[in-house]
Amino acid sequence: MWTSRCTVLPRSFSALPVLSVRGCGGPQLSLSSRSSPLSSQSSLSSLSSPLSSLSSLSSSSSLSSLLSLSSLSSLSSLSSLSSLSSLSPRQPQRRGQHTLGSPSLSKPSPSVRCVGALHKERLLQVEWEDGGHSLYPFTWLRDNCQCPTCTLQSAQARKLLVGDLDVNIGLDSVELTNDNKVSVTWQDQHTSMFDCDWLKRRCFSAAARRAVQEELFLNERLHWGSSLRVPTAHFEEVLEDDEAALAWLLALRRVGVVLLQGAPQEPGQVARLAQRIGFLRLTFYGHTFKVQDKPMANNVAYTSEKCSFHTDYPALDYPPGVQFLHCISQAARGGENLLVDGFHVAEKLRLEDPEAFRCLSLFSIDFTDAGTDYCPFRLQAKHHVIHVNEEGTVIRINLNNATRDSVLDLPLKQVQSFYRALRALEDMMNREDNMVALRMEPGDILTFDNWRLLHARTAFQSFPDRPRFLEGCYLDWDEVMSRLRILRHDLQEHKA
Ligand code: OGA
Ligand code: NM2
Ligand code: ZN
Ligand code: ZN
Repeated sequence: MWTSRCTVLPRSFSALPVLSVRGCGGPQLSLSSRSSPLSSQSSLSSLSSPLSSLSSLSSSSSLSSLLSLSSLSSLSSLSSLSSLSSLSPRQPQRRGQHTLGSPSLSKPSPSVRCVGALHKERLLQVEWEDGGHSLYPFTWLRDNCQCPTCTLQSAQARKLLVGDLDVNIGLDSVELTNDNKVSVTWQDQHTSMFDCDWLKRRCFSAAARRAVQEELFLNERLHWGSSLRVPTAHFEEVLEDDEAALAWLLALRRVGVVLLQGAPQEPGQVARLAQRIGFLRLTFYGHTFKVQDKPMANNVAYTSEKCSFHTDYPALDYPPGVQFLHCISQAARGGENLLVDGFHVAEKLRLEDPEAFRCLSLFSIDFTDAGTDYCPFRLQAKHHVIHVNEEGTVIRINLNNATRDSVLDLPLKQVQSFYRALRALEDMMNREDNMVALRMEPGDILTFDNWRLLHARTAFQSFPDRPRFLEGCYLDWDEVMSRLRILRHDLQEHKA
């Protein structure tokens, strides 16, 4: 089978240090937590020790409700940044199969023991020093040649066109170079060189692909109920310190909510925070928006009345992924916020009322929003209240009672079951064991995943001379995740 040279090179192993992370008290772990008055007796202002919010998740009774991931691996990835190393392959490896190897950035460079071609299968086989193998299709390798003819190196982007790619290309020879690169010469005598790290990260085994996808997208979430202690961080630290910013974004992704404290009690702060990420999302409510009791309000949020659990802006086809709400002045009475983890309640609904789950994930319903703010608008969009991907995982929640359209695009026979399902979800969200209550104080900025969390506000009464005033803005997950990856990459480089 090994028709090409299998070059074994003694390799001087210059082990890179495993990403060193400071202990649990290190700056990037400076998240603490605020207790929910609904779920705990401790006072609102009591802040616990660093990381306790995150570890409190694992010790809480809601541990059993965590997703399939083990709490430990996800917590360690939150705290150590080495998310890959904390994930282990879930399927046993069989000899001769691809192995996970060590695609983690935090691991030393992998070393290749030998390389060879399986011509019949049109696969390149790489045997790693750790005993594992990886297989790479010839066509894929040729498509991803890194040479300056095939890649625009200044953009790290492919130049080679599919129209110029021979999808049945044959390999002439392969060897391991002295500097431990895999050198492939194709039948047309074009040569491609592949870095070991580069190859290992692109191993096609299920476990390796899963690990890399998790590193890229951080899709594993910590589900929570009322025992969540909302992670907190300091506003200025997040603005100034990269480790604090990374810890904030990691928790925002994994937990879905982080409360930033100590912001100046004046407008402009959510824009500063958005600038820390990149840029904010302009909507018809403006670059940023003022949540206040307004005469002739163009949105129910701009009154002093209760807002039931909702996600913001399902009237948009692409609802904002992230929301910041900065409390500049709080009400005299009421104006408390309630939060639920939409993924958690959706999973509970799936178990306890599968028919309701089916209904809310199968039918899409219309949302509408018309009025004038930044400029006149007349929006329509359709969403599944519970948006499930091909694998059956809940990936988004879309629900705002105020903008749920009276145009209900359902067959007559489905209308009653839709309302029954909607009510079942409403009741599930309003169960005390599922919600967290939080009364923002001036200087607090609530940052949360608007594709996942539902938030509510109790009715309020302002002080006569000082109306309740929040300033808000939206961002998209694309920009937030981009900043997270940049921070993680730069901090890892710095420590290496
Ligand atoms: C909103 C909102 C919460 C609040 O503006 O969409 O949910 O506390 N506001 O006013
Ligand atoms: N505000 C707060 O879906 C919505 O209408 C959410 C948006 C007015 C910008 C409220
Ligand atoms: Zn090339
Ligand atoms: Zn809202």
